[in-house]
Amino acid sequence: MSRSPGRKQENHKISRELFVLTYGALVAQLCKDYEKDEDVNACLDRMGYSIGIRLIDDFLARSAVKKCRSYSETADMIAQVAFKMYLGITPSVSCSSATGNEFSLILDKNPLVDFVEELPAERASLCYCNLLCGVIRGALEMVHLAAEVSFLQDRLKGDAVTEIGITFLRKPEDRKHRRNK
Ligand code: MYR
Repeated sequence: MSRSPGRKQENHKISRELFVLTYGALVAQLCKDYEKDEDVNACLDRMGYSIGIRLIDDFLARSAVKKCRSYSETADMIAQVAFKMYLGITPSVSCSSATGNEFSLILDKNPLVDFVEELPAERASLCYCNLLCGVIRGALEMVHLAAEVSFLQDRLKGDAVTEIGITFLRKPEDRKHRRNK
């Protein structure tokens, strides 16, 4: 029995919504478990890191991308290929340092907050989507690109945009890729 494309799209939407709702439940549970926002943020980052170090294999296999020649290419790949693949969005990328190792991903849309209006007043320091930072950090580490990743701005906190900052920790001229592809 063949399935109509419309049905497939509908199922895709349902599983995306289920994922987003499940993520919300995870954050809500962590907020019950930890009093301090900083502890929730750290826990989300750790969980994301565990996902990222596994996700990279799936990403490299499915995307069949070649190794990047610069940090700029890597940042573009994260935004245009990885975010598109896993979240269905394409953040814009800008380089935010003269040294060429700091980048910003600007998210116009963020599916993870589809069902979130705003953060409760007592959770003002919560980085609701901090899991994403851990995912990016973990995935990059697996291709030997040490990086710091954090939210620099967040619409949920009243900022004009949502911005993820990625700082590659080695100097551009010192970056050595080990992945032979
Ligand atoms: C290379 O030069 O070896 C390729 C580097 C690819 C890095 C890809 C990192 C993927 C990050 C996944 C983020 C997913 C967020 C939803």
